[in-house]
Amino acid sequence: MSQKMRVIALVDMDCFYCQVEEKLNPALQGKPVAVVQYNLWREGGIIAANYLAKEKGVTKGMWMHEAKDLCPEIQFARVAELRGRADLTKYREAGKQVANVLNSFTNLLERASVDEAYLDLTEAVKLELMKGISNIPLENLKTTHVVGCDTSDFISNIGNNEDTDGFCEDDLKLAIGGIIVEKIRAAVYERTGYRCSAGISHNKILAKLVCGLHKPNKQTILPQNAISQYFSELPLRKIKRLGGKFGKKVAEELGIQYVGELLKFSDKELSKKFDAKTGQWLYNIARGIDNEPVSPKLISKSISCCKRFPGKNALFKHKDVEHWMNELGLEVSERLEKDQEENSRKAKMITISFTQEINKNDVSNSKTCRLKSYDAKKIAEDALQVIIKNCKKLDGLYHVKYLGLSVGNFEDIKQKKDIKYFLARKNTQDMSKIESQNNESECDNS
Ligand code: DCP
Ligand code: CA
Ligand code: CA
Repeated sequence: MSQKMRVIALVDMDCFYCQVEEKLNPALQGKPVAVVQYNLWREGGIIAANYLAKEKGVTKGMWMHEAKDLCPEIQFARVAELRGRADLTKYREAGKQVANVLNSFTNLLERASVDEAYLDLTEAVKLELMKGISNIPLENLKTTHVVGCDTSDFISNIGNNEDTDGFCEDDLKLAIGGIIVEKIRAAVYERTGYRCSAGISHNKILAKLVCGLHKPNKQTILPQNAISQYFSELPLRKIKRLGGKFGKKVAEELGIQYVGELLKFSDKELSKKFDAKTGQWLYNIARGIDNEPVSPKLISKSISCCKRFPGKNALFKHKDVEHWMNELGLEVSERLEKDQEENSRKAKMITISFTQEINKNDVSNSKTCRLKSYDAKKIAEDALQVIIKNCKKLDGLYHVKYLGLSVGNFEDIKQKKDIKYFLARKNTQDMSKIESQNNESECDNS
């Protein structure tokens, strides 16, 4: 078992949008800060609070006046707007900067959101082990916590474990992983000025689970032998995938509240109650097992933008739907052009989504079709046609509460770029020399 144990880390930026705003506006530094997003029908809602504001009880989802009541000296930074919509460009750019730093340590990196990424450090740890480790200095784990014990006890127990002939290799791997993550986080700060926290364990679920236990600017290791105690009091909803409706169903079906209580059920029982795959997953989770790999992904699989029109802001007339489709088309087109430049790829499909209010019910609809062009006008026109075709008109009006565009199914165009480069070179260099070296490429001319 020990041989197969991976070392996985989840790195998550601390109060990310606030850090981005503070870097851009140093006057905010050292003060309680919240980032607010305005909307049409009320004052701004808080979408991020820094740790000085959090200390005073300010949380995401509060309104500005509620935050001010709790923390009168709070500073607000407002999300930029472009064409009447939130413009998240600077946060996306900051996220990319961080991802690039992480990527300089490992290619086995999976970006999970704008401000977090999983890293598979198994090989990096193996390399360190091969160098031969005589001891783990505590000062190399300065910002590290360990679930279930002190970091110093964790280190001294590694070489001194009664159950495993005096030596626990899995814990040693996590400790070395911890040292690597300390270095990675220091590099992120040095190269971007942003602070982050991390969780380190043997799989993605466990790393995610403990990442936030000691925030900000700290990291937490979850060793295998601390799992059962930790899970005995961990509410089911804390596990990724058990946070929503499905988690409630599991709790009700099994009559349990805590992850550890899943241990009472055999894999057969769980598979009977749910389906075989889900049953096995729950059985494994109870034991801290999750085999999902870190699938290398530095860039997102889709580019999306949307706009909500709640309450009396719903769109009724054709010209309003057309106007907002044009705006969304412009944003998607701009981001696609930039993406093509940066990532040498081209999106092939587009999904157009919309929600209508019909007889007081929200009815959502989405259609996916080929993306024929990156031209903003063309994207908007085609999307509008989809809406016209699929929208139910009540009393001749649209009643649209939500519009969204999402493009994906990217195809690499790197190879094509290489061919173009080759052809360009071919024209400027000695033909005979190139022909003799690249005979097979001749047919690419077509
Ligand atoms: N965000 C958002 N709307 C939400 C939640 C988050 O726009 N409902 C944005 C703002 C956050 C960023 O995403 O800064 C990252 O979200 P996190 O949940 O990771 O929260 P923070 O990074 O702000 O804080 P923490 O230090 O707890 O990770
Ligand atoms: Ca975060
Ligand atoms: Ca996050």
